[in-house]
Amino acid sequence: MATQEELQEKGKAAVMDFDDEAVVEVAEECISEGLDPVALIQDGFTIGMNEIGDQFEQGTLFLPHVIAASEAMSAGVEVLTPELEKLSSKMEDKGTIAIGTIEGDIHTIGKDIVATMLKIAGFNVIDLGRDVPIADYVTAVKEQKPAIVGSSALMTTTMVLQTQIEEQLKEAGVRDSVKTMVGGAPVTQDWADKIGADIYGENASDVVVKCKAAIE
Ligand code: HCB
Repeated sequence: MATQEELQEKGKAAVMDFDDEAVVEVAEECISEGLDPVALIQDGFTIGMNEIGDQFEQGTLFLPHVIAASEAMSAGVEVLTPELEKLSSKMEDKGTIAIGTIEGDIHTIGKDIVATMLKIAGFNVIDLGRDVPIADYVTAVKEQKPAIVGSSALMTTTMVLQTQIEEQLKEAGVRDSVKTMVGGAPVTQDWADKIGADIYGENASDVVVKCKAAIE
């Protein structure tokens, strides 16, 4: 039987090998052995995905490799999601959070993991999807009245649009009715402070801790 660390290492390697069958096998092994699916995603699959991103940046891998690795990771997350959702069924409703990947950006893996982890923690999550126009965040705040509205930006070019969420919520007169959260690989606490966002989420676990604290 593999230990948690060995399974995470296998998960990371399978993503880096673009091997969706192996990723699915690792996910199934995680469930059958009663190991931690959250750690497998964060400290296994995600580490592999980030290394693929680094190699893409260095020019040693190309876009088809990134696509293949992200498909492999998504196949594993898909196997683990029902298992994760079982953990949430007994939780009380902690409040509503709307979250989406920002305009011009189609990266969804991190946003989806955050949304799943928030559901597990007992939040009612409204998933706004990807490439979400800034106006749609404002509409969601006005109509659905979430306690927190979160945006995900994976590129420096789309991260700057998180400023517009702050501005347009103010213009619509609803900024004080909601807490804003920002996240995504290029986003930092400094950036959140600079644009006036209430919460910076470094990863899915950090998001859950900070959203619970923000709502309490
Ligand atoms: Co993409 N891509 N990509 N990509 N991609 C990045 C983001 C680069 C950094 C790669 C690089 O150059 N090193 C780069 C961006 C450079 C920049 O900043 N300007 C880049 C580029 C350039 C592009 C394209 C433009 C490539 C092209 O077409 N020439 C294109 C974008 C098109 C567009 O969006 N309009 C593109 C496309 C793709 C795909 C489709 C192949 C694929 C996405 C598949 C999908 O999401 N369905 C992809 C991927 C997978 C990546 C990398 C390799 C991994 C991203 C990922 O999924 N990480 C990424 C490199 C990297 O980030 N290191 C690369 C794993 C997840 C779990 O981490 O950081 O997303 P995460 O999420 C964390 C965390 O940030 C936080 O919690 C999550 C869970 O722990 N979090 C939040 C995330 N969102 C949050 C929101 C909150 O409110 C709070 C917390």
